[in-house]
Amino acid sequence: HHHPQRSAGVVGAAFCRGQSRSGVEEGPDRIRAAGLLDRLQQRGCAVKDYGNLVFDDVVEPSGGGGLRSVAAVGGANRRLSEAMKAVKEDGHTAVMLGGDHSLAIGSIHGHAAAVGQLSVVWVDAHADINTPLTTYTGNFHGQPMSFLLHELQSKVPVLPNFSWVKPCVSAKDLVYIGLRDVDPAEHYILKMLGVKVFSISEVDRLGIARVMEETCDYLTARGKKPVHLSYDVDAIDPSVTPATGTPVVGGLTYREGVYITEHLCGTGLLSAVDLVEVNPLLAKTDQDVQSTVNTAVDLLLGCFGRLREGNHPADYSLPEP
Ligand code: HAR
Ligand code: MN
Ligand code: MN
Ligand code: MN
Repeated sequence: HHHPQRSAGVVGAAFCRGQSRSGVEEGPDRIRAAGLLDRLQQRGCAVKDYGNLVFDDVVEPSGGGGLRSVAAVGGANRRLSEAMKAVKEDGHTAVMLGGDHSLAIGSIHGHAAAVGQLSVVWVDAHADINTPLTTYTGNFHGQPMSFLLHELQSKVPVLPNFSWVKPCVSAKDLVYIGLRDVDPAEHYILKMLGVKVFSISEVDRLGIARVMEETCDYLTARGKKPVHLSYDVDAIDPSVTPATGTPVVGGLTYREGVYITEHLCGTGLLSAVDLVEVNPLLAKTDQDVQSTVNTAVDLLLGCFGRLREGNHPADYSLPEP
């Protein structure tokens, strides 16, 4: 079937303060160095690289209630939200290269500010839906969805540098794929809100093809909205993507991981993609880094129409002898 030609607007968010392990801020440059932009262009995809965002230095308020780098996370996401909004207004499919997953706050917020109601597909070992009051770790990369969901706003306190955040996603427009490390409070929230979850057990039971069919049927049942894919590289098995901060055994295979991107691309609804939690400093060998970064590139190429069966340009014609 036909894949409409898209252009990619790439934003780097070299930010690590939504968690505690340094190195994840090197994600954007490592993913570029692995050839993402060239390989998109070789496929006939127009690319605009908006570069890496420059984040202000912020002074953290004292106290903070056990939350790590509140003001920095709020400030960085505000800047990212404005950047994503601009990329969408320029007409691109937006690509946000992280950085840690706290950046989904700004990425999804800015995307919604430009296009209105969204569907969100969250591919991750983790649900990232703790509130600032349920988090055990204090890390914002475990909380982004709580700031974005309309249904959780009465449970989320106003924090320094977060007053700009307006909830913009409804629980019925969110689907999770790949979950296998969910905190009790997160599990309660998912059940309370009736969020659609294909945990790794459902991937085992149904197979990835049926999971993707059901995901898209579910999301489009109430009308076709632009899709925001938020892809945490730790969704994939750590044997394939070991260079990440919180690896969890028993993840998606490379093939399942890429299939998700091929299928979503094929819907024609993909409007923005986050690729987060690549941490090149957390690998034992250079081969582990390469495997992680190359997988990240392949996931993004899948989002822009690369098919493993092969591709050819629409105007291709065989040379005549
Ligand atoms: N649930 C834990 C927390 O809230 C762990 C979050 C794990 N980190 C991520 N997010 N990589 O997907 O801190
Ligand atoms: Mn995550
Ligand atoms: Mn994760
Ligand atoms: Mn297809």
